[in-house]
Amino acid sequence: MSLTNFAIIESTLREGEQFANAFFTTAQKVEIAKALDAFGVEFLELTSPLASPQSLEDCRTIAALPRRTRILTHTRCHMDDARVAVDTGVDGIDVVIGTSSYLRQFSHGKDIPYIIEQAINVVEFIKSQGVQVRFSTEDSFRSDLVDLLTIYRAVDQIGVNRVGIADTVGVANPRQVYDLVSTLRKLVSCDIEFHGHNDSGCAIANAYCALEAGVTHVDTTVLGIGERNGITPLGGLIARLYATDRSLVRKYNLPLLREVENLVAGIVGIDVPFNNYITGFTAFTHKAGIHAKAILNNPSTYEILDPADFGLTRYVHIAHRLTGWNAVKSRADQLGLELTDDDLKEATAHIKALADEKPMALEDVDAVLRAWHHRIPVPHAQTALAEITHRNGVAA
Ligand code: HCA
Ligand code: CU
Repeated sequence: MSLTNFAIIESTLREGEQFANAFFTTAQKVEIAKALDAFGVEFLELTSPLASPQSLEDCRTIAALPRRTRILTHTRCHMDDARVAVDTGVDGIDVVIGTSSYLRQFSHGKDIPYIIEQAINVVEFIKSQGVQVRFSTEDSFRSDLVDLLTIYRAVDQIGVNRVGIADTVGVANPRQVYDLVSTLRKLVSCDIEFHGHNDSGCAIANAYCALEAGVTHVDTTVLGIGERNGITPLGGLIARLYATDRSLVRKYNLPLLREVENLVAGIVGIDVPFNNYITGFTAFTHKAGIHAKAILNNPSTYEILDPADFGLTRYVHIAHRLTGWNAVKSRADQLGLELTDDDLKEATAHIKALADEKPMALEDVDAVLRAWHHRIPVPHAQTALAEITHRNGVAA
């Protein structure tokens, strides 16, 4: 496994610009580039300078920023594009050409010998300009395997820096990715990149399997934004790698993840999903009494990620019918209310009964705990329920 030696190619400023809601201004691109640089991704990939006049300017501007991350741009595998791209000052150019029968028939209409000749010309030209070059095939998983391997071998032999496999339509599953990468790993000596779309929900697993099989570079975008429903999300890949071995992702500034995601979410006008990896608002919320008890004793019982490593905190949710007395006790301790175990168990039973009647808030739990602490008789659920209903402005 080459898991210890991988780099992230962060493509929010290329694939991410293909997201339906993305219309980045130059200032926004610069802000995103700086945030990702601070997070520590190894590469940023930018929209082709041929896309529009502003895209060309933006390539130049971002390439000229003081930064640690290396800057790549992305173009068709075509001499006209390569000439413009080498002139922007980027460190590398990612070229791509369609090899599936669909793309060959319905897109560029070229056959395999032509594609190989074109690839060789473009790769040799970019290298001769002292710029790094990656060659990738679009829709790799619906391309003929012999064609693919023939093309990759040809560019490897002329010294391409990296070849890329792209699951352009999100059709591949982890085992297929593992198989293709393993085959390619034996065939070429250059680096290998994986780019995977998420149409069937496999983008993170596919990227992970690609790494297990020997890729050196993985494409991500912040929150996975991209064409259609996007690609491997940066945070999801980080979570997956951390879960395997947290030392794999120590090279990144993990507490910045939430900030980077909030920045991009704000710019493209979306919310961070509630169930997002690491930063979703429920990602470290524990609810069931049995979970809460174990979490309070040792968080690892139900957490594979330590929220503190990401500058986040966990939350034990106690105001509901699934609560347990250990969790309720921890709240009483927080409030400095001394209660015997028997009192706590009684108070917990009362909370559960109330929760059966009405949604509860933490302050309702606190009211019950205070009542028990002061030995205020609360004869039955009805009394406290009346208080809640009153506060919520609903007639009891
Ligand atoms: C696209 C192109 C691409 C390119 C991937 C790559 C894809 O269809 O917009 O260059 O590695 O998914 O094939 O994003
Ligand atoms: Cu893509």
